[in-house]
Amino acid sequence: MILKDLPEIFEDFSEARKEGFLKMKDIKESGKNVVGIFCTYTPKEIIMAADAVAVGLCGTSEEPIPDAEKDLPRNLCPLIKSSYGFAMTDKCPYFYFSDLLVGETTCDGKKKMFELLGEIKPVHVMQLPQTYDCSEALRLWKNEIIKLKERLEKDLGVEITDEKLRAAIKLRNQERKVLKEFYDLSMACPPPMSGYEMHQLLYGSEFKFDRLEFIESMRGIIDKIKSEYEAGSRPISDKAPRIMVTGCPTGGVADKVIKAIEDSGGVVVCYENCGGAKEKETLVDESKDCYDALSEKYLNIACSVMSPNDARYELLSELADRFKVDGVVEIVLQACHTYNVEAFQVKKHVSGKLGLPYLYLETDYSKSDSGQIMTRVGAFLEMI
Ligand code: BJ8
Repeated sequence: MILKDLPEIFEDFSEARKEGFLKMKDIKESGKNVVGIFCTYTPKEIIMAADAVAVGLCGTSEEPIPDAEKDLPRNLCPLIKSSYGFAMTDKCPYFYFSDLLVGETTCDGKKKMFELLGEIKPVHVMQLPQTYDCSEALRLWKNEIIKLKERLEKDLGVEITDEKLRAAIKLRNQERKVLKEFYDLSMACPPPMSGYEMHQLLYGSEFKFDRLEFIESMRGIIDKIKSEYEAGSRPISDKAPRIMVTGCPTGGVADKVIKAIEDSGGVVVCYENCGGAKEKETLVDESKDCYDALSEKYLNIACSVMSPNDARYELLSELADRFKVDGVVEIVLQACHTYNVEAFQVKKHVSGKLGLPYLYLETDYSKSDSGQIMTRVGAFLEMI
């Protein structure tokens, strides 16, 4: 039995990025500033407290890559090439409407790409320390957050008061809570939705700009899923192997990889990566000084640019247990060195410590390896 109305709701979220283009025009016309961002490390609360709208500019399409390759090396991560391609060709309305871009010194490709973007638009780059396990790193990051606040105040002509920042922290925490409650629904056996539907909503949620309205609509969606499940709807077979996805962001490869997993009889119950649980599991501590709390929260994101990155293994263990995972699929975007190298330890952790089957997939935004991925995923699921 299929959950009633839910396919339309998930469809609505999958169209959110496109529909957001028009909303963005209205937002600009209402006099609001727009800040383009590229990474989970960006403390969006500061942007919200500046009365501006944060919009994700990470490219998820292969379309602008040939243009990007005129300036960038071909053997670079597709996410970086796609993001830059949209910017240089002025084909992305979100980029077009952005007043300022905020980047971080995460991986080498991204940080050097920001230098090139600086020739097209004003860019503010935050210096991200590459470890979360030291007090100097925390001090540096706090300072970088304060510098971002000052840059936004100067460029956008606004004042970021502690009061506004506290309100933004509270709102973002509410968002995290409601999204966690949503993806935690797939702890149920069988889960109440497919991993592809969950992905549509998680990624589409970034492009719902009225955050209060979004939180409210999420409440409705969660209640609906719960009540239909309680009434006996089971859209997913209880025989489907339960898969956790980890690795690089999957915005540009979901149609290929997530669909391959689910078309082969599995179901994705959990996303550890950015867009999924990586950033949403912990809140900003509302009882602390805003800047201390923000720096602690954001520096502790377990991205592979951190060294060492033990928090990622801890999160993988916790999620594998919580979602009763049967296997882990790691998705690495081509030429992403940090995730690629870290995959060695992730494999050891997953197959050794957790005792779970592990599949490594390296891919890009093209369709050329779809058949090969389908074959490998099919063989992996048969083995579970
Ligand atoms: S916090 S995962 S959003 S850096 S895939 S561009 S790392 S070469 S996207 Fe990321 Fe922030 Fe980390 Fe998340 Fe570089 Fe790798 Fe490409 Fe990446």
